[in-house]
Amino acid sequence: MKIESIVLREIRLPLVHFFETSFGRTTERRIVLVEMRTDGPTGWGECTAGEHPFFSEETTDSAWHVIEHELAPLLAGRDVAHGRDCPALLARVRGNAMAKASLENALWDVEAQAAGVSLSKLLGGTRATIPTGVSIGIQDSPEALLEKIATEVSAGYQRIKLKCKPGWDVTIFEAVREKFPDITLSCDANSAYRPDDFEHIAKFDDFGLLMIEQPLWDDDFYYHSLLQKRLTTALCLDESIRNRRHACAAIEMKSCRILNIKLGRVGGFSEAIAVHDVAARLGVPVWCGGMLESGIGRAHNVALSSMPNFQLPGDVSASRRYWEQDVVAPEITVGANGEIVVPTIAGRGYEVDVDRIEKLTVRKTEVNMRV
Ligand code: OSB
Ligand code: MG
Repeated sequence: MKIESIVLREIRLPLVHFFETSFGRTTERRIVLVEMRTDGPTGWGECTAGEHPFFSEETTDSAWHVIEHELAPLLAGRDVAHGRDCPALLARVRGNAMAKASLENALWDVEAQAAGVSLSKLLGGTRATIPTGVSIGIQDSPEALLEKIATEVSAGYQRIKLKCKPGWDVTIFEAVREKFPDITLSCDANSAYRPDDFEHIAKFDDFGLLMIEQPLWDDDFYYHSLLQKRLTTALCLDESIRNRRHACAAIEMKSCRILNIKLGRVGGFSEAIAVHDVAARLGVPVWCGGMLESGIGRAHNVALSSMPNFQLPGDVSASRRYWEQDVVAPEITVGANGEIVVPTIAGRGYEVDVDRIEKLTVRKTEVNMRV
């Protein structure tokens, strides 16, 4: 596949409901989309960097800069046979995993279309449907949260994840458990706690949580291993796991018993597969995280989640929870059983609505092959 040009667009998409974590509130996404034009099919990728460097150091603007000036020029004009060949071509640029993933994932999309197989199949996916859960942000009041949970539970979602932070944790879990004693519940702190809080976090054990996600520093394994020793509840790492070596270290150190895999955070499908595979070999279940993606990133998450060791419901939920109207058709939907049907048609399985994307575009540039 010869990569003829890479078109970058930034779109603005308002969320139907704000999303608040321990690091702040998002009301509108600024998303960089990659359109990879080749001598064969055209592939699409999404950069999952946030608007601010709060989840990781990347942002919409930093990713735009790095893709335009550093990464896309390494690919434009090249003949690349497989999506898996991409990391080596981009390796001299350090970090910038989300920027890299947007390009690599577009190439996997191209490859799947060219091979006439679904993206799921190309990745080695084995599931026809994937179990899904939701991540519910911090709300203005406990009542508002309980109402949201009721909506998602009746929609069929198989696991409810609550964002938490000091002041929005134990009392919230008490209120939730009082009303929903039997639902599968987890929490995600996005690094809001410190070792002084260990005794407080130990109280989380009373609520029968499936897991506690990333309570401590975003780059830590050691203190998580100390905390895991003091808990009966499984820890799950998100921010700390950026590649296969990190997954090995975290599992070896017993820093967690579950892993969250995000395509952007680990730099694309190749590394996501590597993390998936090593976790499977070491007996650690994984699930697919979310970054408030549009339909393009969401389609990639659906395909990734079809791999065999994605044993737990992911944060891969329906388009309509996020957007008035998505940028793909059909939009991603979740059945009453809380499952998404994995597409079987060639490629990503959801058509990109280019007209709609053009309308949402606030900047656009094209990186062409050198002549
Ligand atoms: O930590 O999982 C996280 C969203 C933005 C940044 C970090 C996280 C999240 C989510 C949202 O939890 C998951 C989703 O896309 O619904
Ligand atoms: Mg998380």
